[in-house]
Amino acid sequence: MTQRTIRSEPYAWPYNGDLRPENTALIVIDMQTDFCGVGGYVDKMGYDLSLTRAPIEPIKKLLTVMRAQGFLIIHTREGHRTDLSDLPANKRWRSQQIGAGIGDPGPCGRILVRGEPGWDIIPELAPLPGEIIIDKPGKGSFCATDLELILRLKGIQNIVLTGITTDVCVHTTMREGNDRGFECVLLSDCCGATDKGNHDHALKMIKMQGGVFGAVATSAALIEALS
Ligand code: C5J
Repeated sequence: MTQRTIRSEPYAWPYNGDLRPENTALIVIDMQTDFCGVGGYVDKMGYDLSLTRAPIEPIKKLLTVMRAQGFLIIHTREGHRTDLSDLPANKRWRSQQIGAGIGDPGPCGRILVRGEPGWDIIPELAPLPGEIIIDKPGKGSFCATDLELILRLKGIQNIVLTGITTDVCVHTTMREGNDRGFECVLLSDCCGATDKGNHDHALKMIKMQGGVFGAVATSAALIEALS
């Protein structure tokens, strides 16, 4: 086997040097209007959209490279059924406290509800036909979804994590994936949070304990390794 790793912290990822399109998936998490578009959930909460929009261009570039090399590409969308039967009452209540009630009408349709304009993946990062889309009701991409089954059936061992937000859905997914034995790397420039400090601290958490959830790299480091 040709050994291939990328420049990353706190170790060169993946740990065993086995980085191939056949065993590695790119997951693009929740690049939806609700999280990075005008009038969406994050905008309604009053957060700075430039932070959650920052990863759009880096992800676009990475998608071009990884699609061309035949890597498995997976997109996720956070959202709830139209009857809100999968929306916990406390999640709804908390969102109402900050003026962006999940399920309530907003400028982009009902907030975080499947099928509404705000729930769509932004056009810049639209999935190509045949790419896998995981619809999830929670923050983690493994919870109440068939993501793990798909990854196992496809022989995936390594997961490259991108998307928004770094400290919530991306971090939760990384933790879930790590606990299931997947070798995870988060690309710092391909993620964004609603708060810069939270983004930075989320990266720091990963790097503790020799890489407690995996590793952190940049898209440039991954692209360089794939070239
Ligand atoms: C949040 C997400 N922040 N995609 N969702 O509620 O991180």
